[in-house]
Amino acid sequence: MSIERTFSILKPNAVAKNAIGSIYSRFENAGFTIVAAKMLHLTREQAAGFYAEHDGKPFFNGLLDFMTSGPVVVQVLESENAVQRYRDLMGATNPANALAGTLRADYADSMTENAVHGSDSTASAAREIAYFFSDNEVCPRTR
Ligand code: IDP
Repeated sequence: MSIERTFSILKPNAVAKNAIGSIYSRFENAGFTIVAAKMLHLTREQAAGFYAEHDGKPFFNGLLDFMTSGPVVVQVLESENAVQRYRDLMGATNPANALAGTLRADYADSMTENAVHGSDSTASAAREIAYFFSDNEVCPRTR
C-alpha cells in the first residue's frame, strides 16, 4: 500500500451548514492529512470544466446551478489508499444508499446536493488536483 492523494470538495450545502470544521475533523480523525485547502465560489465555466464527463446528462444543468450557488472548499487529502478510503468515508452518491456514519449520510440533502466530492481513481485525483491547485499550493508534511 502506498501513500496516495485524493481531491475533495465540500459542496455549497455543506459550507452553508457551517460544517467545514466538523467535516475537517472527520477527515483528520479518519487518518487523512490535509495537504492543500482553499475556499472559492466556482464560476459556471469552472464547474462545467470540472464535471465535463457529465455534460449532456439530464442532471448536468442542475448540478452546475447547485455547484455555483455558494462557496465551496476544495482540499487535497493524503493517506495510504486515499482514493478508496475517502470514497468509503463519503458514502454512496445517492444519500438514500449511504451507510450510517458516512459523510453523505450525515450531511447530504439529495442526490445532487450530496455535500462532498471525492475522486474516483488516482488518475482522476491527479487531474482534479491540477485543476484547482498549482504545485506550490500542495504542502506535504516532512515525515
Ligand atoms: P460521485 O460524486 O459519487 O463520484 P458522480 O456519478 O461522479 O458521483 O456524479 C457527480 C455528481 O453529480 C454527484 O456527486 C451528484 O452531485 C451529481 N449526480 C450524479 N448523478 C446524479 C443523478 O442521477 N441525479 C442528480 N444528480 C446527480
